[in-house]
Amino acid sequence: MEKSLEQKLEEFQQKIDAEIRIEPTDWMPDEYRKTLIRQISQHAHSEIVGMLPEGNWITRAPNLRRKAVLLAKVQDEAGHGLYLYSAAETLGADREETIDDLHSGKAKYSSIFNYPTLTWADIGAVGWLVDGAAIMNQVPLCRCSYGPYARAMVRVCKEESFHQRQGFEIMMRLAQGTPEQKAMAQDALNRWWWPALMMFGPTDKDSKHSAQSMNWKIKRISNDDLRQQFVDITVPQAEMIGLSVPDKDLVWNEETQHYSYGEINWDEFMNVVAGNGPCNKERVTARRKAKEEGMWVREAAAAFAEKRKSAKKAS
Ligand code: FAQ
Repeated sequence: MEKSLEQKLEEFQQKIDAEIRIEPTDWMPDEYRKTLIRQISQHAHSEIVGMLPEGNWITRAPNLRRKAVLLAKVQDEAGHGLYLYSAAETLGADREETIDDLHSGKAKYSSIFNYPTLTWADIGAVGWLVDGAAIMNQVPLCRCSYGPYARAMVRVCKEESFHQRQGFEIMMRLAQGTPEQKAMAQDALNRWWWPALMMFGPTDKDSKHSAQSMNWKIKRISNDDLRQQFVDITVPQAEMIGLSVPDKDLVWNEETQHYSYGEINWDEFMNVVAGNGPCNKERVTARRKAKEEGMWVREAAAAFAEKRKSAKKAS
């Protein structure tokens, strides 16, 4: 006898509660599928758009070693994007449509990539703070209830951890360098600190998807708790290299054993997410242009595949 929807929903939640992974061919509620497609595709777009601010410095890296490392890092981000588009496909998402949504400005990607990388120190700050925040958010996703996403996150986190270290090392070297180099590092920290805190999303009170996503064990730790963990880990790192976090309200709280930090400018966050940040238009235009300019490769590959298929049929 066909199970009722209520029965299916109950069994699904029991699996989740028992920490049994959901796989692509398993039954799942439509909303669970939709939530995952939304989060995974936004995540994929973030990895791909995230290549742009860093790619901007590949030709200007200060030496060959820095250039090779940055090149490898940017290629890793492309790999992460491709894993994630594949993970979204296992849920029935159409890759071309997903990418078209990015190019039309319909799809979201992380707010952080709408800020410009003005100096070499920004590459250090992006690695240290942006990859640092990304790891903080993605390590719990390795325990996400959806199998393909959780497994993709394991490798992604290993690579992000190398990225974070290379960023911190750039900042450390600059902070130990000439007064001008140290000032450049401080300026990058000043500009990237608050946008990095925004990466974790709205406060728990304002996060519309959190309660359901936590219940389905897609998200394991709330936006505010992850943000707090990030502050607690990163502030001592800044102190260690002699840089100061640009927050006059930042103070260690003995009672909670956490740092208390100042108010985030949520108007700025909403404005950037709405498409009006400093680089939103530039980012989407660059991705669109990449697709248009690479179209001949796709067309040639498709024509070649077609030709081989006909040749095989004929033989
Ligand atoms: N930017 O209800 P919530 C990286 C949206 S990867 C833009 O809290 P949720 C690697 C959110 O989508 C960085 N939009 O949503 C790298 C939702 O909008 P919707 C990306 C944001 O999903 C490093 C609405 O606000 N990481 O950095 C942002 O439960 C260096 C309400 O928010 C991931 O994507 C934001 N910051 O929690 C690459 C990780 N925050 O869809 C290159 C996976 C929120 O209703 C270089 N994603 N929104 O229209 C997640 O963990 C979650 O999706 C959150 C948001 C935590 C981002």
